[in-house]
Amino acid sequence: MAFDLDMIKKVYDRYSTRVAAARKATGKHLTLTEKILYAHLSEGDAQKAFARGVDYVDFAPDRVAMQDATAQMALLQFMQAGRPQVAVPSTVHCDHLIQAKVGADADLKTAKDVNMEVYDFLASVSDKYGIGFWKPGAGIIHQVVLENYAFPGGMMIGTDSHTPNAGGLGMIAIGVGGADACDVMAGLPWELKFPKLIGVKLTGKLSGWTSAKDVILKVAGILTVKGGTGAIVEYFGEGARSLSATGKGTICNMGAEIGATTSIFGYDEKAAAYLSGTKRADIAELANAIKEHLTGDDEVYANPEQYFDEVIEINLDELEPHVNGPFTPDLAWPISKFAQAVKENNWPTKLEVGLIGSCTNSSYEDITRSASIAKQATDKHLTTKAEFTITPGSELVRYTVERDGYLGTFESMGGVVLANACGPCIGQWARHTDDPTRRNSIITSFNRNFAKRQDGNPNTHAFVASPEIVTAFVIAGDLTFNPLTDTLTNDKGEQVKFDEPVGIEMPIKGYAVEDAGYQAPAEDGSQVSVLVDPKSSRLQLLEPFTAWEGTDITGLKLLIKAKGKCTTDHISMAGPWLKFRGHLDNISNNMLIGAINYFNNTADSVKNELTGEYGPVPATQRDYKAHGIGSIVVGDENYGEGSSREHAAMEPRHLGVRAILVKSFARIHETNLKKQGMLGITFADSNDYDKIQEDDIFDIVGLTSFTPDKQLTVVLHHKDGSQESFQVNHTYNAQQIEWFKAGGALNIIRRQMAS
Ligand code: MIC
Ligand code: SF4
Repeated sequence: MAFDLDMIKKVYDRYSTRVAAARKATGKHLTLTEKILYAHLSEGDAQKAFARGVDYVDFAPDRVAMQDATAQMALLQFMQAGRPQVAVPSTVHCDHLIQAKVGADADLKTAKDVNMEVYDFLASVSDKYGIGFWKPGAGIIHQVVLENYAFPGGMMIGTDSHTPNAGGLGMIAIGVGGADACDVMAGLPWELKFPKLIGVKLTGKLSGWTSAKDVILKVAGILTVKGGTGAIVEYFGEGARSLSATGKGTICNMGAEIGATTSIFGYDEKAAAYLSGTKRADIAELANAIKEHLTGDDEVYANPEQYFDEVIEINLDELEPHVNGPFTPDLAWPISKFAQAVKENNWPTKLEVGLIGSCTNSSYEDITRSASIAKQATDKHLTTKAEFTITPGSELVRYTVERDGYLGTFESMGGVVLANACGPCIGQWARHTDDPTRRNSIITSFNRNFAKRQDGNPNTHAFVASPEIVTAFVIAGDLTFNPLTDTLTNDKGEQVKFDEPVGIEMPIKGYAVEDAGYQAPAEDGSQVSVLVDPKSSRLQLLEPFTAWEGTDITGLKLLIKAKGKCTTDHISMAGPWLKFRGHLDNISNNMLIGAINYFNNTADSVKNELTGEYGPVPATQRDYKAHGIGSIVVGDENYGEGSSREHAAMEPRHLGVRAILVKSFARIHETNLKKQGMLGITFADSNDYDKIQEDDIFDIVGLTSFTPDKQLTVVLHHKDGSQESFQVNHTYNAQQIEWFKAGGALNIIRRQMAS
């Protein structure tokens, strides 16, 4: 950790000169976000002022974090970059590949067996290149990062969309694809469009049933899954200062669900207390010395409308607990309206399973608040009606809450403690159900609830709420129950009501752990060898993609016109497919199998234009590839929402899809496409989506003069011989156009490193 302290000192040393330069360049008072961004600009860009939402800017992040499911591809790419060591401190976290079945110990043991090849690969690559390795069972990336690596005023990128969790400690932490991580680890600058700024002013103070989770559930309802696109959300105000650091982490974590680039809170006493509580008082001391730079200027917070592109105000005194869902995280219901919504929409009222924990909500405070509800089941003689699982976010939290008796409280009312891992949150859940065709409801304290996400079952209606609300619902077993106002009949036939939850922000006896699960890399990794078995079904070394042929792209077949929501889960499903995250060819067999075909309203059934038959998307595309025919994918709004997994961009690239044409993209996915040398374009007029017919042949015209800000043209050749054309937009800058031409960014890095 001493290494970190030196690094943090260097970062803080830059602050005063950079903030002064930024004031001069912008001529204005500064938000916190601007201060941190300016402090992390690459040298070349350090003196400039930037147009928000317009200019691409180069940054130099302080850290990289990767989780096992995305690290495989990130590191396979890094291995091709030809560097002996990573250029910035980096870590790998083994959390996504552990399946939840019976409980923590047995599940972890099985995971170590089943995933041995992948864990060995990740451990040896980490050892070789100087990357810290967090073993399976150590915890979920974002919780481990918050406890160990996040620091106020820092900047981090992570190969996971919930990387923004570290914003709870005042760090700009941004989710990216593996290729971006590869660049930063190779010592290259990291590029981002200078974000727009959304300010969220929190007044009042939380009380009773309402928790930090409800702030973000409310914000998701206001901004929707697209509303944060291209923006950083900065929280401020007395309400912000009253939230625990981990509560702030929850809010920033789930900010991924509104498409925000990241979210952030300023450094304050709660952050200092959390740093001290997690044995990092030395960082708090350094932060105290520059604390005026680790928050926005007073003038900014006094007149936010003048400094932010959009301002939202939420009064925590009035905020109700919320339940969001089903099927999308932005369908927000205050608890007082939820029962009615369940009835009116005919959602299954019986709750089958409640799940708490995850990277979003498994702090000591979350666990103690939930346990205070769980304990009432025993005290008030209530029999728990639904199944209940608890996923601790890290071994540090797990060990501490076990020591303090809280896991026992859950177990005595029927809860099952799962491994410190993603588990059900990412479909790694062997859910035992008697009838998967039954429409059913579950509720979680996670962040995502897209169809099929947790258990692969389209009939599951998944709702999201705070862990304490989930715990109350589990006991009641009924989604029309309002824990704040309603009574339940207990085993003695009495009517009983829940008392409000009470929690403890940080353990009174301090956090404790026996083995946190960390493995430091070799000092000199040059002798460490990384082996990939050529016959492996789980790992495959990457072959460079081919460069652009230098002409317009013509004669493309339509692979699929996707209808409605097409998230990364639809494009490259997780759950059972996670095991192929290190093997591009094998994982490509899940490409777009969840997307709904506009022409027949069916998933994974598209017309093969060579045979006229309908078949699965991957097989159809493989047939086009075998015949040397390119294809195009057409999609709707916010295409690629959700995960950072670059497989959603690499699979189409690998199988020969040439372009993705949609109404709009989610940020990470759009960048992933560019990085892999794909063409990601948007309809200039979204009504042109309606012109696309099933048997169309597409030309993309204008590529020989492909330049920033200049539209391209799509020509449709309809089956009846007629032709139509329309303009499409793109957001490629000069550098990204080079990636396209080279057939992917990695081809350029490889060239640079070799020269
Ligand atoms: C998720 O929450 O969707 C994941 C699984 O953590 C992903 C990463 C992945 O797909 O591996 C994410 O959020 O980026
Ligand atoms: Fe894991 Fe779920 Fe968090 Fe993603 S959101 S990192 S799958 S716990």
